Amino acid sequence: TYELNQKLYLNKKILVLGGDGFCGWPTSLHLSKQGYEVVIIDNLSRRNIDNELEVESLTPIRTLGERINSWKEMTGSQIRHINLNLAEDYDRLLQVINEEKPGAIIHFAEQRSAPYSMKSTRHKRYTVNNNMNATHNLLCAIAESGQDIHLVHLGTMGVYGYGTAGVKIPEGYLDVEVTTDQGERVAQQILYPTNPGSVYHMTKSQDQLLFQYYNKNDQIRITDLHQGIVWGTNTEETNLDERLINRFDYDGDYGTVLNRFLMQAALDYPITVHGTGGQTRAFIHIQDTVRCIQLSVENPPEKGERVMIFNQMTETHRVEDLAKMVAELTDGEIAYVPNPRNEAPENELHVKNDLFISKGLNPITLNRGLLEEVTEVARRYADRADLSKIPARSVWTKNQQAGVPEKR
Ligand code: USQ
Repeated sequence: TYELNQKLYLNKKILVLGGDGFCGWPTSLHLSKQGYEVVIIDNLSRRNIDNELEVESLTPIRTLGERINSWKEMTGSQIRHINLNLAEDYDRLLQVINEEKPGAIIHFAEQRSAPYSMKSTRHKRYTVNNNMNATHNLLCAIAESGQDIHLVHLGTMGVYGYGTAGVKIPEGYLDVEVTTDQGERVAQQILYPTNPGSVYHMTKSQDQLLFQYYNKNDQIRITDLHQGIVWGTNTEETNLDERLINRFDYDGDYGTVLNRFLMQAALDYPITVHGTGGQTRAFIHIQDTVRCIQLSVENPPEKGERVMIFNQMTETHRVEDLAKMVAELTDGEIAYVPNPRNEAPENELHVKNDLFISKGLNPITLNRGLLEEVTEVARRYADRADLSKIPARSVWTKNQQAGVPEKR
């Protein structure tokens, strides 16, 4: 096993599926900087969804070709790009794996917005078709290739649901005791029961079963990262040059809560708290995302070991507390808007993240400097913002209202 791990570790070629996206791009740069040979596989679906929604990243992201050329110019390292639709082009995917022979594959290539997944029946079906087929095709291709490839998947904290009844959410597996027919008490570990809050989160819950099955049947080494809400925009590598800048989503579908609040405050737009803001969620800074991915790649599970699950988050916060903190920092104004989502108005959340800490993660937590950095980025590109795109208009059920502040 030691030899196999060494072999995986020595094979420094990595395929980054979804490497043009918000987490994928900074991860690709970070791994390239660490000496990995990175091949991005991406069909540019995220850019096409921007076209569909008629909105753009607040930051002026460059074309993928320009990004890659700039990285080469800045560092001398070559990242390659293969344009391929994982959900639809299985034969080409298998061919790429057979030709490239990567040591690891990082799978970010799923539609990741909960509001987008709830916009209409078409969006629900697209999210399920895209995400489920991408993951399943990938597992089939790894199995068919016969190669010992470590699959690292970006999952979500949202698979657990958020009402944890005082239980500290474990890393993937729950200890249970069941009573046998003979009346004996037997201890077991099961996948933590899922309780997704959107069609998007449901696809990530389904992914877990696909992983469990292919891990058992084909002994694929798999690490599933249950990530919280990412905040921040740039990392050490994307900061090297403006042409490497990362995405900044602020719109009602793709913008995530803390970055939205910081951007809203920077533009003198009311901070849109959904409902009472009693929702508690898990958070992680984008710089820690890329570090966690590297740690996962460098700590593969043993061959035959069950799926390794990490909670990729560093802290939890209530939405209203974040709004108040941002309002204070920026002199901003809070607007309590109708919650367009079907979610518990209040919940507690306690999460274990011991695994990453044990692998050496030194967590970045909310601090004034980093919050101000996001606000500065938002101010710098304020003239690119379309304020009409800020409210969350995708509603979970027909009885709900869009999250539009009064007088807007
Ligand atoms: N919220 C507001 N105001 C806003 C936007 C959001 O109050 O303007 C609230 C939402 O109602 C929700 C919470 O903030 O209660 C989080 O919303 P979000 O859009 O920041 O996060 P979510 O939809 O859960 O999805 C994001 C990513 C997804 C990832 C997930 C991690 O888009 O890809 O899987 O965070 S987690 O939330 O831990 O499941």
